[in-house]
Amino acid sequence: MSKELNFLLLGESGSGKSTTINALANYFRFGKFDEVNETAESLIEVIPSLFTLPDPENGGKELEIASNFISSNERQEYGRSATSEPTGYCFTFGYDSHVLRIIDTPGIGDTDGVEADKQNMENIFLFLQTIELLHGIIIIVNGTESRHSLQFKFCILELLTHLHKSAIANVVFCFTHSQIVPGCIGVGDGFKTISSFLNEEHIKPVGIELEQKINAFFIDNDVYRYLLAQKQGYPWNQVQKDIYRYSWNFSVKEFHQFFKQLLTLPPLILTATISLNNARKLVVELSEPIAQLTQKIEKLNQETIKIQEDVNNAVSKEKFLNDILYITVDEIKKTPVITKNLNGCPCKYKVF
Ligand SMILES: Nc1nc2c(ncn2[C@@H]2O[C@H](COP(=O)(O)OP(=O)(O)OP(=O)(O)O)[C@@H](O)[C@H]2O)c(=O)[nH]1
Ligand SMILES: [Mg+2]
Repeated sequence: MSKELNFLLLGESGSGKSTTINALANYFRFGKFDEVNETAESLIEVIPSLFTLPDPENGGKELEIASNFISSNERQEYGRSATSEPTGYCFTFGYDSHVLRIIDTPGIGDTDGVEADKQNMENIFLFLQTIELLHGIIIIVNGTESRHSLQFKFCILELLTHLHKSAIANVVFCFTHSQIVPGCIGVGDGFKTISSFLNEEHIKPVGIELEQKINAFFIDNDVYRYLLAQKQGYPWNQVQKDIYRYSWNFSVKEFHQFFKQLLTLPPLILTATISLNNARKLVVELSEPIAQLTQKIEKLNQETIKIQEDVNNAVSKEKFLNDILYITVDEIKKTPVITKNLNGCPCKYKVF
């Protein structure tokens, strides 16, 4: 029975996520390098590319290689992040025609700044809400990278700490640019950079150890660039062709190994992970109004204390006023006196 398998690509801007999807599309479609190399027109281009090569026929001047189609989701500008929204690309493979959906995402460390990073992470989680099962999270790293941005560390840490512990097994690191020396693909500085990051005090408890062929794989998308340039008539020589044949064979084997590895694991049930993330997001979003509310309550408390003091003052003032305004009035003495009026009748009282 055919299955739907979902894989999420994450990584720093420019690490090679979109190019990896282009390369994969061709690894699935063509059995052998020579098959696609001989008929370069049939090369599959899923996401538009743009890069520069030296032109050997023009004194090594720059020659721009660009796809002849555009996508509103891809910015084709040098020096700027390319992919803007998470997008799923589907391929069928195997006798049962399984559907493999690879989700390309905007890069961490977006050239538009930290706010763009936050928005991108939010969009990625929103996209994941449309998916039930996730079979693997593939973190794409430039294999020659000897440092990583703080944003990268922060985003990966966010992701890893929100995943259920059992989901860590579904995380693999895929190192691009891994043709470290011509004709040799494998471990480069990027591997050490990620290993030391995973060993940092705050991330070590997550429990990921980088291990080749288990959760660390090496590919070289340069072969896709070679084929695209070939399609546009770039004059490669035999030595270069042999190097890229090796690169194709190595990368195909490596992908085969890592899909095999990931498919032996139970997939992540996203509803649980996402609801956890939503709950956390809610807490973060509520923290500001809660802080404001606490401040208001504190202010009200202060005001109540002040009013209480005023009331107490008023009571003691009243007592004080009562005390000073109290006048003792002597009892009025009423003494009966007998007077006589003119006509001689006695009058009863005289008041003093
Ligand atoms: N030599 C070499 N170049 C690569 C490799 N992978 C990608 N590139 C080049 O690196 C540049 C960036 O690649 P993209 O695939 O656009 O990177 P991205 O991770 O999708 O970037 P954003 O969309 O900005 O996040 C392009 O010029 C690619 O041609 C690789 O394995 N080797
Ligand atoms: Mg991209």
